[in-house]
Amino acid sequence: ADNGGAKELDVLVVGAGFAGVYLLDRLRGMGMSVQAIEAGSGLGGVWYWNCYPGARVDSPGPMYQFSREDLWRDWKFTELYPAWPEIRDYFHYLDEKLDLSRDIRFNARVEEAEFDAASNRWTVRSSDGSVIRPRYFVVCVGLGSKPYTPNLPGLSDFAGERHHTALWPQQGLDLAGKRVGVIGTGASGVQVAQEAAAVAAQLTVFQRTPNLALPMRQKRLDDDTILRMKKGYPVAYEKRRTTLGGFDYQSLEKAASEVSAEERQATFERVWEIGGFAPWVGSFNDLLIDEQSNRAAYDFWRDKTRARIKDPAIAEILAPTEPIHPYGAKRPSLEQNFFDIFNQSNVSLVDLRNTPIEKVTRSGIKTTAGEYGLDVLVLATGFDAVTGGLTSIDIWGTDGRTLKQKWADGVRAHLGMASAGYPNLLFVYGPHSPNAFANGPTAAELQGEWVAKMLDHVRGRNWAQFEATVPAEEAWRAKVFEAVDATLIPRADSWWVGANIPGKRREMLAFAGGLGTYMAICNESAERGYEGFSIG
Ligand code: NA7
Repeated sequence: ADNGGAKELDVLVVGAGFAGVYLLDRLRGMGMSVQAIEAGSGLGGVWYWNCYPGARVDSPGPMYQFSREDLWRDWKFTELYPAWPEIRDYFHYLDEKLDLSRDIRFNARVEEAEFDAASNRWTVRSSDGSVIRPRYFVVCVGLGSKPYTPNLPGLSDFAGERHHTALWPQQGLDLAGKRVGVIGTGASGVQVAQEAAAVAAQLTVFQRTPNLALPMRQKRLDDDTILRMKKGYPVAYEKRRTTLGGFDYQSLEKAASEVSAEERQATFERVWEIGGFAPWVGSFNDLLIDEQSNRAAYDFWRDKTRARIKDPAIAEILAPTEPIHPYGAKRPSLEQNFFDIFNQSNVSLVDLRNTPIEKVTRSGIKTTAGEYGLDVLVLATGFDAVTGGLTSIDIWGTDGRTLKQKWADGVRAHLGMASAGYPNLLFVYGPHSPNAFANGPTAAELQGEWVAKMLDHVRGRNWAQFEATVPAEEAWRAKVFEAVDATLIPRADSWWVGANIPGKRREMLAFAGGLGTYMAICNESAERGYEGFSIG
């Protein structure tokens, strides 16, 4: 329906990554009028934007897809940890199977949204000039949609090519034979450095904090292997709904503090051989709680890592004798040959803790140790994570404040999905949900199911107004803090606590109690008639 040029819909979904795609398909299937709006020109969310060389997912492919049998039956990833082109192919496959694109407006970034109490609708304006008036506004912009570029002096003077990993040119950029500098050693920095080391004339990695990266143990998957793995999918997909991180495994039911030194070492070795996140979330259950256990895990990681690095001075920068933060209290990434590249003659490492950046010049980077000439500067400097995607849209609530203004005093997001004063607004994969700790597709499906059921409920009540209550969101905020207080997580300066962005309020941004527990709480609220929300 049209109303003064504005299109009216039941539901407007923002974003066409896993969460947005799930909801578009699901709500359409329930007979609602729904459209998605997407800033990129293709599907995939982070996999649309993060197309830098080496970008790949740190979850195993079998887990990094939807659990619907009609979707997994005909799909295969050819690597255990697929790279971005294959994940994009998966989204194209979803598009063919589910006919998604016909209801997606691409190349349009949502800029402003305002709730109109009289009509009980949102008015949503986008960069392409479109105005949409949905009854319900569901934001699925993920936790890494606002790239962060540090304000380095002289950055704009740099005369070479300069790209943030999350804004990489879609047509690609050849690093072969170039002098490449990478600032940042998070997941993106590690991945792009591995790739650049193989082709660049010279690679310089600028590290501020060591990444306690774990062995990926990448594998190519042939058809027989995939067939065999698929036999286990139904059980694995059931299991992943209940675990801490949305994977088909969990931590052991044992603490490192309660076993002998021999058993501890043997277990560390065993999970190390499994690789992936197993040495982190598939290991002893007290690693993020008990300081001594954590230190033992750190020492194990450090010794394994240092054994691969020839120069002891480089080893001390990458894997210091004394940890800078507790093991796993900041997200480790998965690496393939990251620690080995520093043995190559074309790769060097700059320790920004000892020799900070003074400025970027026309021709490179000047630190207190000297100047490094560069043709390409890669900013692998991360995101205004978890909240940045939502707060960069001007979302006006009933009391005349934007969500950004409201959250300046700290995030209030009941069950990580709704905020008081913003009726009929839901966000999936957002702050105070467990999604920063969870496998993306699992979280997108589980939260998506909950949102779909809730929208069906309000539709049955003539699209009643739905809003989180203030006491409920305050109680949830307390629960988010309580879940993490007992852990070592707050001791690291991570994006989980907003510490990566200068001036950002430091507080826990995600629920650390686990995805399974979280969904049980959400479902209990629904069963009690959406306790914690007012409907009317
Ligand atoms: P991350 O994990 O936030 O990593 C950003 C990196 O950039 C990290 O090593 C930062 O060092 C570094 N950084 C940020 N600002 C600066 C400045 N000013 N100077 C030097 N170094 C800086 O982002 P990623 O893109 O790698 O990964 C994000 C998530 O995507 C990842 O966790 C997965 O979930 C997928 P710091 O550690 O802050 O000292």
